[in-house]
This record gives sequence, structure tokens and C-alpha cells, in this order.
Amino acid sequence: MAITYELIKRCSKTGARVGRLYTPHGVFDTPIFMPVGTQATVKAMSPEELKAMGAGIILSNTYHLYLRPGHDLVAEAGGLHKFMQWDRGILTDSGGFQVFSLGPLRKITEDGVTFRSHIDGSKHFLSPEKATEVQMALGADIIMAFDECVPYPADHEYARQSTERTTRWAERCKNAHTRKDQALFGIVQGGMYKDLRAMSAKDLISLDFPGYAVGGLSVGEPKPLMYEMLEHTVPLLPENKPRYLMGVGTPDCLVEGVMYGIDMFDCVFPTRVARNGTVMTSRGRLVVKNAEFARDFRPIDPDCGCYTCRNFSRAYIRHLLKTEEIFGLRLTTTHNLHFLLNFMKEMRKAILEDRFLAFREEFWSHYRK
Ligand code: PRF
Ligand code: ZN
Repeated sequence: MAITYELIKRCSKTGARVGRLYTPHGVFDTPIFMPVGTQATVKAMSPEELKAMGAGIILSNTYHLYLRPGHDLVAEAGGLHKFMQWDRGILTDSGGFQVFSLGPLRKITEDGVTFRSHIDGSKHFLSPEKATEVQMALGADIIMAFDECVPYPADHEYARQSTERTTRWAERCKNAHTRKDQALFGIVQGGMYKDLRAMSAKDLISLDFPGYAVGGLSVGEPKPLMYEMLEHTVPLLPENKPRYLMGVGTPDCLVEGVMYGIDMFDCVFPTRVARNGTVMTSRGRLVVKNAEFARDFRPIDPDCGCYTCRNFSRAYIRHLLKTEEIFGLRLTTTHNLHFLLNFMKEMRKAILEDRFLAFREEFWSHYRK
């Protein structure tokens, strides 16, 4: 087995749980947040810095690495871990989601997806077999089935056909996957339809994946609808396997996702907004670039123990961002990642001490978007 999941503690009042994920590159406690390193780097951070912040597993993208520098090159370098000098966990997304985000640049058939590169317009084809081959060459610890993320909104007929195809593709990925040191996860789709979510979960479970992702959420639907889908879908998944909510990573969605029983999350949100001058705090977001912080000599978050907050003021960080100094991006990224990783740690602690519901209430009592 490439990975093993151990369920450690169940919350007595909600679906939240603490578990442990054993991978060939380390052991990680869940619920966990995976920083995104699309191009084989978490933007602006060194592996040492990521480790110092407590990152255990990061996400990278098949689509991007396939186009540039090429999966064959990464394999020649000795695999993604060695190439980027990261010896902890890596999960690669299958490329499905990125290809589908290309809009008019792509065409879907039963066989796979033809698309044009966003870099040079060259024509490519990704299929379940190809996406699996690329991910085997990259060598992440966890790889994802090639799926179609049902767009929002979608009518029931389209969502059904797409979801059934995603299941057929998942089976093809499983057949193409031969690396024993990697775990291949299935991805539940179904759009915003409970019957299709149930069908997708049931069909994927019969294929017996070592873990399951909930895909197709946080795609523009209202948050209450996403929560409704999670509440319905997560209990359908096996208790003894990890559950991963793809592309979700704002504090409010993390708390709710954990409550419904999600174990893994990833999102570009903390790193992307950091580069725009937005930082996260326990009270909500702060646009540190704004004029109101020009003479604010307090740290971003007085309760945060990160390198940025221990050493620098809002005024200084604002100055760096205004003058487009690279160090400014490094400081905001460091804070945001530390903040989210620490937030997950606090949730794990609350679950272990069986006070998760109180933690959640406390969070909502002072959280502003
Ligand atoms: N499928 C894949 N990657 C994803 C998603 C999905 O549905 C999402 C949806 N939020 C983010 N990333 N393969
Ligand atoms: Zn901080």
C-alpha cells in the first residue's frame, strides 16, 4: 500500500475527525491543508521555509508540468520530489480541472480531451491513460483520477452524462496505474444534484480507491449549496479512507468542510491573495496594501507566531508591496500559509479534545469575510 489512513478520533457531535496519513514521504495528521505549488514551487517559498511553517504535503499540477518542463524531463531529474528538492508529501492533480478551465480552447470526447496550450497554442491530448502516465512519471505520493469538473450551473442531463463519463475515466485511470508506491484517488462529481453525487460515490467506491476526493464544488455556487452537497456526499464515503475537498481553502470553508468530515484541502487562495497584498487573520481579511496601514506599526496579526508577524509591521509590508519589492510577497505569503496551517492544527487539537463545535462557534462569532 502506497498510503495508509488511520482514523484517530471522531468528534462526538459532528462529522469532524482526526486521522493520520502514512505516505512514502512522511506521516501527516489530518485534517490537513496542502499549499499549492502549481509549477513545482510554492510561489515565493523555499522548501525549507515551507517545512518551517509545518507544511507536510503540497499539491502540484499535471497540466502545467506536462506542458513545461515536460514530465519526461522531471522523470529524468529523478522525479518531482528530487527535481524540486522537497522530501515531504506531494499530491498531483490530474490536469482535468485545468484543461476544462481553458474554455473554448478544449474539446471533450469519450476518449479524452483535446486542448490548446495556454502558453504557445500548441495542440495536445489528455486522456485517463495519458494523465496517469504523466503522473506516474512525476512520481507524487498521491495522484488524482482524470475527471471532468461539472460546470456550474449545469442541467441534470449534462451533469449525469459527465459524471458517468468521469466514472468510466476513473476506471481507465485505475487500469493504467501501475506504480505501487503511489496512491490513486477517485473524484466524486455529480454537479449540484444529490442523486448524481450518490451515484458517483457508489460507483467509485465499487472501484475501491485508497482515497476519495469531492470535486466539482466551489465552482461559483453559493456557499450554502456547497455545504448542502458536502453534508450529503461525505457520509457516503468510506470511513476508513481519506476524503479530500478539492480547491477549497478559505477559513470559513475549511471549518465547515472539517465539520462535514473532510480530511484534506488545497487552494491557491492563501498564496494568490498574499501576492495581491491581502492577508488573513482570525478576524477576517486585511488588505495590507491599503492607505489605512501606512502608519500602522503593529504586526499583521498580533496573535500570529509566524516569521512575518514576529518581525515586521503592517506599515513596512505595505511599503514593500507598494514599491513592488519581492520581499513583500515573501512576507505576506509566509504569513498566510502559516496562518492556515496553524488554523488546521488548532482544528485538529479541538477535535482531539472533543470541543470542535465550540471551536467552530467561536470562529464564526468573530469571523468577517
Ligand atoms: N477536479 C479536479 N481538480 C479540481 C477540482 C475538480 O473538480 C476542483 C473543484 N473545486 C478543484 N480542483 N481534478
Ligand atoms: Zn503571521
